[in-house]
Amino acid sequence: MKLELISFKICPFVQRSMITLLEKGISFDITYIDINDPPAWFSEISPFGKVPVLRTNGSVLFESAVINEYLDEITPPSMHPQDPLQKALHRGWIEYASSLIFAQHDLYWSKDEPLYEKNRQHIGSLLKRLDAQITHTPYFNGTNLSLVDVAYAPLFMRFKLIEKIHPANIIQQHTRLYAWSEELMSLDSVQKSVVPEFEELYIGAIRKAEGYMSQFLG
Ligand SMILES: N[C@@H](CCC(=O)N[C@@H](CS)C(=O)NCC(=O)O)C(=O)O
Repeated sequence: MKLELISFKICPFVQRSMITLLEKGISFDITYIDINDPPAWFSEISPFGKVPVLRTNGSVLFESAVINEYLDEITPPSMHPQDPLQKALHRGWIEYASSLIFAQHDLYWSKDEPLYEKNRQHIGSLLKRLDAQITHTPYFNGTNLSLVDVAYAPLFMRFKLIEKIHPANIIQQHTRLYAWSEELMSLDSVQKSVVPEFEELYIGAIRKAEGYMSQFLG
């Protein structure tokens, strides 16, 4: 079976699938597109016009959470809890990660300072609620890396990168969350889930937006 992941180099949702593929040791091909100027073939195969999509056995899978569950199911042992209630809870927190990813995008792409502040407060309240969920170490649900961990790693990587340039203590003020994010950042699969020029590309995209953050990016 041949797998092909369609990617955009700075997309956090694609990165989730990359981490799962790497964690599971699945072999795959990767095709990069520019999501701002997608090729016609991509628009034809991607139902929402979004990445990631995964081509497999003549089918096209879309939505990162769905792709990750598929990858997980074809390569046991599972990175989901067995217990249906725990599994449902995990799915909820994966969805929560998606909201945070969009909130992070809104924050770093804020047009001006008042909007940045508003978005910072919004993300702060989302993170506070998430922090209260962290009752285990080193990962979300204890000693095993789960699909919840995979869903949050791209978010934490972007916070860490921008914090280096513009310290705003967004994650650091939540002690458990910070410890969890550092743990995830130390994983090989997470480090290898982005292209070598990721930092440059991500910062470049924020700079290009010419919003509030641009002034800190040099
Ligand atoms: N819910 C989707 C979100 C994917 C997503 O928003 N991808 C962005 C790139 S990071 C995209 O393709 N955007 C293109 C568009 O919205 O037209 C998932 O989890 O896969």
